[in-house]
Amino acid sequence: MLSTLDHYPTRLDRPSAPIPRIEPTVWGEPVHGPLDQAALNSFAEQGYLVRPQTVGEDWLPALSRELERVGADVDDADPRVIREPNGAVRSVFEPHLLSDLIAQVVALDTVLPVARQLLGSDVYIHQARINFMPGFTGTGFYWHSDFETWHAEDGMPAMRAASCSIALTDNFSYNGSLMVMPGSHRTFYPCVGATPENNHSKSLVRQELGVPDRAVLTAAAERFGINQFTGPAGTALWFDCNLMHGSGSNITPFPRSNIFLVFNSVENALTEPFAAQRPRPEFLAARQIRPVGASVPAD
Ligand code: 6CS
Ligand code: FE
Repeated sequence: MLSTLDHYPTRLDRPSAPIPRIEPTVWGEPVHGPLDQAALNSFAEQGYLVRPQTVGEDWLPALSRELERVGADVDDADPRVIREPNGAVRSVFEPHLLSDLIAQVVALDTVLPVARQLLGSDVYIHQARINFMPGFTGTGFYWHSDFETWHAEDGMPAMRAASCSIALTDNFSYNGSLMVMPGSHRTFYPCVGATPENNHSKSLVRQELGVPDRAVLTAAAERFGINQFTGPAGTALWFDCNLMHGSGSNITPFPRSNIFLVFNSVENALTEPFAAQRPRPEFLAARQIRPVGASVPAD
């Protein structure tokens, strides 16, 4: 099988210069979905977009109860459950397969059409998770580009994926909300350090590999600045797969629970990992492509 050309070498044995992004950020046009030209331009420029009321208030109580149920019911031995160091549930992967209600969120007309428009094609769920970020004990996520991990460890060839993070509790500036470096998605920062076997068993609790060094992060923060995503429950933050982001820990009493849905274009199916011995498990990176909803009508 022809090996796919690696445009974004990473997990190297020595530092390497940043690489300008090859792909467009936005693949669709205003006519292809609910986002107008101004919104598409903003996403292309900033690498993210805030969409209030993506999940209506009438959904929120049932969805919050469903999140708690999934977190409580999922079997302790299930690898899809990631726990905080103190044992509290930190993340649950594949929640859309564990809950019909969450599966319905994927196909909402405020979600699926936006994903298709941004990616310019039919889409499938590459990864989905609930991040609970519990009050007092929720630990954060260090600065990283998701694409760096998905390219290195899952074999995602191109930057043609987007995350939709739906707040299910109010996201305040002080309870572990997402921080982003606006515009950083147009630069790929190669990282140093080979991927160890089974890296995800650690990286999902504390990511130490596949993160740029402090000099690179300092330069990026000075160049792009840092914005913080805040918003009431029901608000969605859409962000490009390569946007540099992270979150602080949550020492407030207020949990910051989000559903993360990662949409990948059906044209960007995973190949072999570009910088890991073997692919990560299916629940972290779907290799069986199931396009969401009916196919996009031909033009
Ligand atoms: O490794 C991953 O795929 C996950 N890790 C982080 C910190 N963000 C992206 C993704 O959910
Ligand atoms: Fe991430």
